[in-house]
Amino acid sequence: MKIDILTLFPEMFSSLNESIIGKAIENNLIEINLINIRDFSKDKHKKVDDTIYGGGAGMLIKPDVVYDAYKSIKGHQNAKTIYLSPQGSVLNQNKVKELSKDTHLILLCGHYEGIDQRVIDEIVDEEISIGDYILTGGELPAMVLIDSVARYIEGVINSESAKEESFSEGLLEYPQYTRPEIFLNRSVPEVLKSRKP
Ligand code: 21W
Repeated sequence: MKIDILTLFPEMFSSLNESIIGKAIENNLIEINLINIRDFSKDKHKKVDDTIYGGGAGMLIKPDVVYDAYKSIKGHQNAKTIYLSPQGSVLNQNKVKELSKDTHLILLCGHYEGIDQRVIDEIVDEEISIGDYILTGGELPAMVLIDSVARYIEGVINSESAKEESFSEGLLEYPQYTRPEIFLNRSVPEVLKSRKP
């Protein structure tokens, strides 16, 4: 799967190079490209935002800059473009599974008060939120989406964990224990002790 990320803060995505997602990128199971929206500003001061028509506090990201950044992505016509937005439908496991079947995602991250609606209407296929609480931008939500979707890509998580999870479907969770057998005077439950870790 190819994932292009449109953001004003590409450095926030460094953590994707760690752990399981980092391995998946190394193994070419996922390809992630970061596009800095600011690189497409035509302004001499690299300005990307402006005040809001009709009043209201804060600034909006300008539509032309986002559009030019989007058009710079090879194959953008055939990709699914997702705007991470507090107004979107809340991400769930069924949506995650569905998105994992796409071969090319473009993730648009807003910051400040958001993005001019006209470019959203022009390029966005789906609007997704990660829950009913307020963040400062779409970058952490984009990472949550990538992390959850990546787990469904063949080879990203080890096949035993995947199998175990498909049995339980997340419903048969239970407390788990490893060594030492006694920790702060608390013992591992007797019934589990015959199966050594
Ligand atoms: C927070 C942007 C608040 C804009 C009229 C219309 C992406 C997010 C975000 C943010 C506003 C997600 C307004 C859960 C989140 C995100 C930044 C305010 C004002 N006035 N999922 N709209 N929570 N948040 N909008 O915050 O970009 S996915």
